[in-house]
Amino acid sequence: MFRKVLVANRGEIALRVLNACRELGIRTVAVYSEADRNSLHVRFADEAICIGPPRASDSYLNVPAVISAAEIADVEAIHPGYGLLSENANFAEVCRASNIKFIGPPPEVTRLMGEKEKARQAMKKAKVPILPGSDGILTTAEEARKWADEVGYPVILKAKAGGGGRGMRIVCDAEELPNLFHAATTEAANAFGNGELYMEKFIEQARHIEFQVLADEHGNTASLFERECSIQRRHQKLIEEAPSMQVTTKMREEVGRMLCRCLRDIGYQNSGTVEFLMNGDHQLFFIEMNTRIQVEHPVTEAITGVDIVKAQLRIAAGERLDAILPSKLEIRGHAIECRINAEHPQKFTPSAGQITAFNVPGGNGIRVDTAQYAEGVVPPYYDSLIAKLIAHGADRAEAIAKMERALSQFIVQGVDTSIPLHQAIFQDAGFRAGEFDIGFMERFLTAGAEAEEQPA
Ligand code: MV4
Repeated sequence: MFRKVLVANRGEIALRVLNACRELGIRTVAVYSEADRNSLHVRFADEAICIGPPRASDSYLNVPAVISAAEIADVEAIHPGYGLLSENANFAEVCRASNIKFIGPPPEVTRLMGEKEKARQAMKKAKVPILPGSDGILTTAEEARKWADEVGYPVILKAKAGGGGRGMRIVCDAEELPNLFHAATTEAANAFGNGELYMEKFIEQARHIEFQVLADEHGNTASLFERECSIQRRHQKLIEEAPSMQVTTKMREEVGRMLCRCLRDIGYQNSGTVEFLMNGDHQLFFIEMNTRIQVEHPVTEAITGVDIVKAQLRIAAGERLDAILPSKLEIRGHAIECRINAEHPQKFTPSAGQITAFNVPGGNGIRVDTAQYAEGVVPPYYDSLIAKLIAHGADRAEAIAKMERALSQFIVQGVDTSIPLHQAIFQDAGFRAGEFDIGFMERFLTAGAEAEEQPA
């Protein structure tokens, strides 16, 4: 096992990784920006190094600053957490060149999955179902039109360098294709420095279901089942749960087997998430693969009992999956996560500032991952996630009851949070019945706004 690891992240995930290192007897090095001097990830690490000014581009995303800190502290490995440098293949290459183990897949695999169209073709080759769409990049609107005629409207244009929803356009007929093609190209070029697009059949009323996978460095692979992530707003997930009510035992086993074979084909290593869309006929289609630890990993930890971050560290240190995982993986109960954001309750704009009161709920079946504390500060420079509240029960109804109880005991003063929004969602009959798709939040918020305008 590693002697010393640097955590190249901040907030709750930095603390999550530091905790896993501590429990494995690994010495830890935190890096921080000038805005995070008083953060818990700095306080709880064995060593901490300031790597620059508040803005992420000047600190957490500054590759030479992070690598210099790693060299000064003499670490053997870097854990990137999620976001920031976690899916940056160039960073993983610099780590390799500097003789520092990047805790994640090899840079070649990260690069492949970052090019969404290449990932799609690689999955097709590995016999993972993909949606009908273009083979390769669309060079002109005319070419897009030919594919759309073949695939059938509606179609969706997606950025090759994309992910997270930017540079995407839904196209309903041939007439609007040229304009939307150019709009998507421009948006992708501005957002990613690459305007290349590909096309897929657009799935209406889809569910977002993702599989958590692990692969060691000896060709062994495992599926840790799925998460349901359809409750999202503007491509930011709000609530995730495991298992999905829509996935049968048979499907789960089939997809798991298929993905294990696929990961070996690709040469995957470490933790990953394979994202699918489920259509109305309960068929799953690959859309993207994320090559990092995900925000929502705790729901999978709750139902499997596997510590995924420890597994990442042990895999990167060369251990074999059979030494890390139980001999038979099984699903125990149901888990739900609410992402608690510091944000304006209607406008959803970030709400930064001084926290004046903070009470974290606990008790049987409740887990809170946070780096916040009473008298902490939410800086304006980073994403608005301040805590993750995870409820684990014997079944979905018990998980919901525990979540509602815990939400009512989660006190945050000084900044606005999404706690009231979560409480409202948990009152919704459709949500409680498990009847929702990726359009749920938009309909929910529109209905809520209309009820405000016209009180009964
Ligand atoms: C889709 C889709 C429907 N059909 N692909 C959104 C983020 C990115 N990871 C993939 N996304 C989607 N891909 C096909 N072929 C629906 C989404 C999608 C979405 C699209 C438009 C507006 C809101 C959305 C919310 C979640 C997912």
